[in-house]
Amino acid sequence: MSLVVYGHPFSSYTQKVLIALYENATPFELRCIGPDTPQHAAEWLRRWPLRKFPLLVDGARDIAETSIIIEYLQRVHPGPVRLLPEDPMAALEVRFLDRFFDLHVMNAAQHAVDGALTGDPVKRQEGKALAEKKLEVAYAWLEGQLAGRTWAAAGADFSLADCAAAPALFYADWTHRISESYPVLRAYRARLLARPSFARAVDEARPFRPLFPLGAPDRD
Ligand SMILES: N[C@@H](CCC(=O)N[C@@H](CS)C(=O)NCC(=O)O)C(=O)O
Repeated sequence: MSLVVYGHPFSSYTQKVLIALYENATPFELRCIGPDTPQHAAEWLRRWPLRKFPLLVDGARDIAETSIIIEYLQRVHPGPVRLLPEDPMAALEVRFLDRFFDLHVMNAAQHAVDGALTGDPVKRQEGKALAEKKLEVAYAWLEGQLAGRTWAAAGADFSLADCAAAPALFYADWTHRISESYPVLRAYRARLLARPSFARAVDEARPFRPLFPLGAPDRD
């Protein structure tokens, strides 16, 4: 039985897992959680009542949390692209950067999105201000961290950390532009956008851009 992913093409965390699947050309079926397919949402919530997606289903197994999903894929459905290095210390750095992009970039941008979704102009402004403050700190740290690197982790090839970074920096930049004072970070985001696995995820999500609560900019 093939792998099933419950998620949505425009969702950043779904994209993180799609990148891993595309990197290794792993076959799977995407069951989109949206208004046209209520049966998918019902099945997803039956399996994972914590209401977070994506969720990976592999036969009788339900696997939640994107970092765990990607590590699971590597262990159980490995392909030519190894997304966690074999060396434990190198793997630790990859896991750390994965956490950094989820917690300090993606979740920081989410404050602005959540504020906008309330429909309350004051909350919208507060959410935007908080996101901007947090993202500036994250951008400045990444600018130093990524200097001299092609991919996020030192000496590592494309990894789990880059799977997390791609959608996080994609939407963070839409929320609070990465300014020209961060050339290293801007170049890294451009490299991620050029990576075929992420380029495919971005293209598949294009029809949903009007859904972006802050208004999608006319780029990327
Ligand atoms: N830590 C989770 C985060 C997943 C997450 O927040 N997914 C979003 C979609 S991008 C979601 O489920 N949002 C629905 C909600 O929070 O109600 C992971 O890595 O899987």
